[in-house]
Amino acid sequence: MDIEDLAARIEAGERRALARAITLVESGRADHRAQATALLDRLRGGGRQGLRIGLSGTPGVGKSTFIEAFGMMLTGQGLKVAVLAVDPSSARSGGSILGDKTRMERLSRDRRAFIRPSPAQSQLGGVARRTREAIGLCEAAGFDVILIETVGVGQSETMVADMSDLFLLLLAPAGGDELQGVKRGIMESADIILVNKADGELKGAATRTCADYAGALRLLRKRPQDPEGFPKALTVSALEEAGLAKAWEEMQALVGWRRGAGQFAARRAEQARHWFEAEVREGLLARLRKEPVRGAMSALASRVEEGQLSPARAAEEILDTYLRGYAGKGP
Ligand SMILES: Nc1nc2c(ncn2[C@@H]2O[C@H](COP(=O)(O)OP(=O)(O)O)[C@@H](O)[C@H]2O)c(=O)[nH]1
Ligand SMILES: [Mg+2]
Repeated sequence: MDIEDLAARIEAGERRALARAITLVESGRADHRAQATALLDRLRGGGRQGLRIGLSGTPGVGKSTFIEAFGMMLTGQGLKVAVLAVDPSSARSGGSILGDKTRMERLSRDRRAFIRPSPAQSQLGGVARRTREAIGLCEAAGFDVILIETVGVGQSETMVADMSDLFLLLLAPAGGDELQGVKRGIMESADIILVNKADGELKGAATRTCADYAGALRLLRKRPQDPEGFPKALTVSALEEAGLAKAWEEMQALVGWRRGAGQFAARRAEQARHWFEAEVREGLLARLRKEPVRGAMSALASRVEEGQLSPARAAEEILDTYLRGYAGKGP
């Protein structure tokens, strides 16, 4: 594969080249990984930056409908919009939320849009890297807004929040006064809560739910990355395309403030550091699972079982032998 040619075509905004590059970063093959790394290195210097918007919400809340309507609004303003999906459950269902492309029919045909469904991958670590790298590729291809969609399953929300500039939580109108069991951690990482389906007979319930969440948000600890009034809750109707312009206005206001206050760059820097450390941990674990460490560990484990060696001493032996220089006691 000609990495230079692929890079040039990505920078020219060719969607097929972008799709091909994402396939490359998704691959588990060692030679593909090497090529992906070379490609990402080559594209790093480009300096193009998009706005990364994470979007989470349980199935049925209206994410796909929202992305279609919101995405069409943005492309209508001349912006290029990429949609990436993170769905840890897709490994089980054997593939992608590509089915959702039917709900994003107009957007998927829009020349200014690029939609990439979730790959079938089981490990969250793998999904995290793939998604981060795909974001980088979309930015290199000149996309202005990158929407990263996830279902509210397990750690995936936190993961997406940790790679977004803005994190949106989409909720449905609640029946009574219960706050739909939203995990506290997710509430705390939300920048804007959107109560969807504020239309027809659900409108009143949506308004009440929105007020409940606005109240709950006010009770959270103030964050340095927020100006007065944020995080906030708004109502929208993805179906009727109502409230979307207002929501976009609020997002831009928040991002503008964060840029001015240095919080935007600080957040990205902190995320980069976080992902670096995560990669080191993942890399170490991967090495422990591979030969020769794996065999050495299993041999030592037998001696530990037989009581010939203490667990701590055996661990030290592995670390000293295989991580010499890093453990601080190498030759
Ligand atoms: N009334 C109403 N229904 C909506 C709205 N947005 C989505 N829906 C409906 O909710 C269902 C789930 O929507 P979908 O976008 O697939 O949700 P997702 O699973 O979060 O992607 C569909 O039947 C949509 O038509 C909305 O704003 N108002
Ligand atoms: Mg969907």
